Amino acid sequence: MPPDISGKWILETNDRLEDYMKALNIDFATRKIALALSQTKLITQDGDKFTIKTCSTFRNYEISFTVGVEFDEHTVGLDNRHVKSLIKWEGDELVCTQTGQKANRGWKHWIQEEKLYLELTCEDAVCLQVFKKKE
Ligand code: VLZ
Repeated sequence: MPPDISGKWILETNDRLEDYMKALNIDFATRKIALALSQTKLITQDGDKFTIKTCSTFRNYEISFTVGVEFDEHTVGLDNRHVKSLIKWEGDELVCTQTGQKANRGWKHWIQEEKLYLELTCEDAVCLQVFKKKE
C-alpha cells in the first residue's frame, strides 16, 4: 500500500525556493511575492487518482493526475510552460518527472515523522519544503 499523503498541509519551512524560481526564469517581482507567502497544499487521493492544490493569498495552482499516466501540464501562474508530466511511486516517494524545455525538472513528495516533504527540482536548483498537517 502506498502512503496516504492526503489532507490539508501548511508550509512550515521553505529552503531555496528562490533558486528554483530563478531556474524557471520567474521574474523578480513575482519571486519576491512568492517568497513572502505562506502556502497550503490540499491533497486528495483516491487510489491512483490525485488532486494537488497549492494555495496562497496571491495565486493558486492545481493539478489532477493518475499515477503512471503521462499528461500535458501547463504551469499557469508559475512559469507558464508546457511540460509532459509523469508521476509514479518510487517506494514510498511520489515522484514527478516534467519533460520539456527545462532539464532535470520535477518534484517528489514523501512523508517523514508526520510531516509532508516536497522537493522541487529544475536544472541544478533544488528547493525543499516541509508541511505540517492541519487537523
Ligand atoms: O507543486 O509544483 O505539490 O503541482 C512556488 C510558487 C512553486 C509559489 C510552487 C507562488 C510549485 C504561487 C508547486 C503559489 C501557487 C508544485 C506540485 C507538488 C504539484
